[in-house]
Amino acid sequence: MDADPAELLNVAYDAALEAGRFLIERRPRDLGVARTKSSPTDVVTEMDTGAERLLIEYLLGARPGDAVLGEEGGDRVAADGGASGVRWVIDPIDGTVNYLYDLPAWAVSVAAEMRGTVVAGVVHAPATGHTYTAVLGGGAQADGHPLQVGAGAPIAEALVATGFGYAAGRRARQAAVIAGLLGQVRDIRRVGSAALDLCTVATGQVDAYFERGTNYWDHAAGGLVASEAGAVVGGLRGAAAATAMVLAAPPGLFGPLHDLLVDLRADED
Ligand code: LIP
Repeated sequence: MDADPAELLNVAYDAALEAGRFLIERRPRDLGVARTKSSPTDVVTEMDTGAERLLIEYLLGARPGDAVLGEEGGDRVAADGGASGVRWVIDPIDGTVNYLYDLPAWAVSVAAEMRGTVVAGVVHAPATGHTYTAVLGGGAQADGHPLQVGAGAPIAEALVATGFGYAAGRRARQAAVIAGLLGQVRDIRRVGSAALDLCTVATGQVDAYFERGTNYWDHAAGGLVASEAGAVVGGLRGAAAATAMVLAAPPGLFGPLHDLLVDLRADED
């Protein structure tokens, strides 16, 4: 029998908060870069790997038959190969550079997939004390309060969140897209965490978010929060949200921003 998404949410919530306590209480004052990944600026700290280990131990301790996909390579297929049909998709620190610089915009992101579909998600921001949750078909909440996006601002009045890749060449291309966008919207915000960007679409603190180059674990939970709050979440030209593009906006703004991003070839390097 399939797991109850509400039960998965409870497990994800408890795991994320435990990881959050670890990341706040155990952060070394002299935190440095432990290693880099795709580029010299794509950093991993000892806390990323420590928090991922904690999350995996918690999640598989609670549900031994599940599988896990983790950003820091801590992938663990459960002892029986994930026979439960549940896979946890985790980013122990989304916004790692912000965490490294002791800036507050970072989050623990935990999503539960059931047979390939995200059915529950938690984005926990320990530095600000906010936690965003969602269950597929069950709505989205911020700190337990229901979230519902509006119709959407006119594009010329839209505050648009975005992010940039770790490769210098991609960042240069993304700057060219911003150059074409900035004069047609209210302004942009670059916070540094896709998970939090998606949650601020859900809360209405930004009008839209788009980014090329994120990983599945960056947007799996936050994308559910945004969509359960009534935002449209997808890619360009009918694609699903993916590394090529994640775009999230209320229904009235998604189309105009989508079309502008297509015109700017925002999903091309
Ligand atoms: C981050 C994303 C963010 C992006 C950053 C980085 P990480 O993920 O959440 O949207 O702009 O460049 O990729 O690497 O901190 O988990």
